[in-house]
Amino acid sequence: MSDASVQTQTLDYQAILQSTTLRTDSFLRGFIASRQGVPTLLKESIEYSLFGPGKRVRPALALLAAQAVDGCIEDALPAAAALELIHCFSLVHDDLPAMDNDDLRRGRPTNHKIYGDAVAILAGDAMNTLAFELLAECVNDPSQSVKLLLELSRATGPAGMIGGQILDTCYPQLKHVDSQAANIESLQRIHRLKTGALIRAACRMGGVAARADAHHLQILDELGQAVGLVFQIVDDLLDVTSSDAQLGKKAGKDADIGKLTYPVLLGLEQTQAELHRQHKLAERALDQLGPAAEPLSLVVHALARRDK
Ligand code: GRG
Repeated sequence: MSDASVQTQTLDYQAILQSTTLRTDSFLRGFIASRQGVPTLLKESIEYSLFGPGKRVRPALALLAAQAVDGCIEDALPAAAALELIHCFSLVHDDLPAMDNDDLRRGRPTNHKIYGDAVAILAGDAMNTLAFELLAECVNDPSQSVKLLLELSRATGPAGMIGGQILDTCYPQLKHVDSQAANIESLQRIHRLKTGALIRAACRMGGVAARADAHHLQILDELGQAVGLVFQIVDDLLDVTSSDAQLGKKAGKDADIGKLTYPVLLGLEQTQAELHRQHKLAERALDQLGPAAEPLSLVVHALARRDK
């Protein structure tokens, strides 16, 4: 591929993400503004994290997945907004002293550093419940609403993201470099749940919102699973190769705390090979979708090459 075509692809990817971000943020701002009776401090803390400079990857995947199966982007906006609420809740709680104890997120002090632990816990709780309120209120067809609520609650809950977080937080034998139990299966199990469940749900929920048939939903499911691992492997690689400023959070932390990651377990070369393998699986799924999947495809390829 020539340099010129790489540059065109990069520009396209950025324009697509800019557009999906604008639409999601405008929907989210309208939804939050319409909530009555929220105490000011809680609202401020929610808005601080919800409207911080995140990449808005999960909303983009949901909106573009809907488009990829010939659906309408507008129909997937509630799903996109609800996914970002859950993602922001997870980041606020993950940064707390009882979990990862981080001071920096998205290039700014973490929520609890500004508002204190109690408010940060409650802001996370509130974003979690707001996501479900949004899907119940903003999806007009009740049967569609229930389908989306099920997808999101399963992906977030004890057999999804929260389940992955407890494996990551409370089972040190699964994830410490020196542990016998540390192996690729246990690492992938944690990541399929902790990071992967929500990314998989983003692809599936886009399909559900677009009323995709079972065959297309299965393709989006396979795509979501591969993209979830691509995303995590790149995250592990960036932790080794990037600076705090580039990531907007503490770099090199995984190694500092002896955490099991793809590079630690497999070495850099094999980690790149695993990234390539998962990227190929994503490509295979994308190839089964029609030309409407081109924007989704550009974003997926850019995620595999991201540098922050
Ligand atoms: C606290 C229940 C609970 C769950 C936390 C997602 C998560 C589970 C923890 C985040 C820890 C982490 C850094 C995981 C690596 C992958 C990941 C989810 C990175 C952050 O997502 P991005 O890069 O963030 O999409 P932005 O800021 O761009 O939205």
